[in-house]
Amino acid sequence: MNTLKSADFIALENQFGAHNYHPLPVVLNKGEGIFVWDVEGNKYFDFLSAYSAVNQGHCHPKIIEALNSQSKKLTLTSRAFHNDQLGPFEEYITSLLGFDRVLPMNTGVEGGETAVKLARKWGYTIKGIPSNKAKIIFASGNFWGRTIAAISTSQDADSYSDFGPFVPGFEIVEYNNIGALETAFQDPCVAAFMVEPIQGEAGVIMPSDDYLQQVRTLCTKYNVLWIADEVQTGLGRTGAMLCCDHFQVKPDILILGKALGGGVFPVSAVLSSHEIMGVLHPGQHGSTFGGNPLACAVAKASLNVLVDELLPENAAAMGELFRKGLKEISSPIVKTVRGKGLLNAIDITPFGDGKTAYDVCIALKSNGLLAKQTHQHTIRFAPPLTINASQIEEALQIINFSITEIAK
Ligand code: IF1
Repeated sequence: MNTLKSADFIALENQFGAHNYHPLPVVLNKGEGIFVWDVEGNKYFDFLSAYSAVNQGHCHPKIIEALNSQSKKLTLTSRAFHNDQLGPFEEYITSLLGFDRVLPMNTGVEGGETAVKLARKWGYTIKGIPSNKAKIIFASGNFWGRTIAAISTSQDADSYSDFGPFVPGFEIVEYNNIGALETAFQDPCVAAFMVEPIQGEAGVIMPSDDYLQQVRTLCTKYNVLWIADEVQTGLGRTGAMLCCDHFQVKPDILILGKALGGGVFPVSAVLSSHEIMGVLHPGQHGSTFGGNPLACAVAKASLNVLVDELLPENAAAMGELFRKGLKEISSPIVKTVRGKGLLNAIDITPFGDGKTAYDVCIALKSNGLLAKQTHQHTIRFAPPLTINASQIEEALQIINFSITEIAK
């Protein structure tokens, strides 16, 4: 019987782990569906879903079954040899999402790095950009991971400070500013534009309704590849299989991660066309674990669950219900409510003696709901997409009660 308490586990992390996070003071040891439990047995609504990596709910039985079954057969071969899971997974995901080819990786940022390499190589070998002159444009407020390339495009000092020098050939254009984007595209050396359809880490920042259609039009007009980073917005999170689907647009390169692994295994993928994927030849890109049989079996089950349980559709309906309830919270500290599907956020006006969104998260935790602030004043609410209407109502009661109590 485990006798360690939350404080003991936290002390172990403080003593032996790097301090590269500041987690909420909760130690979890069980997850099931939309709920998690701490080591004292307290139950919580999970309203973070591991930053949208647990869209299918914690320990989904069909995904666990796929993990267990494959783990007893074959887990890792490297890509030096074929395996019997990769081809079927590649066929399934490309036909499901409407792309010609897929390149499997492991983490979201590896997906971003893969997309950047593809775009640069396409720029040199297809568009005819002079060697080593390719430029890739990123949107202000972007977040696509923690590698040196990813932080080279960051405007968040915590992400980039003291990690230079940075990768050249990257430029920033204001998010949701189509004029600025067209100006940047006048440079014939621009190979691609990478953008999240809705910016997650920036605080669930939504573009104008016509922004993504205009991005699509401009990228086509100027022969610039559009890379959509749907690592966080993809796979049902915003109430459609892909966030791009809301706007009836298709990127040239799509990056997926997080929930592709069903909350049980790191799986990411880059999807594109024959022409763009065709710039890569054997030996020019890869990964020890990319496309391993276990990842492919889990990813196929993860996608199946999204489709079979109509999770994008549920996210759309439950998101409407959730935002309606958030907007009914009459509190002087709730400034704005925004989101799409089950990717939502509220901005908290500083209150009391300098209390912020973090303090609201602590209050939410004490009332049985886990959420995390992004930056100082925004709380992101992102439960698993399996949540139902009565659970949404119960969560809204907790949020309303917590905000009302703490703001007194
Ligand atoms: C952390 C943030 C979220 C992402 C998008 C690529 C990646 C991410 C749109 C890279 C990853 C994670 C990283 C994690 C916390 C979380 C996060 F707060 F950092 F920014 F979700 F908003 N594109 N986001 O959101 O994927 O390599 O991590 O698999 O680093 O603290 P990854």
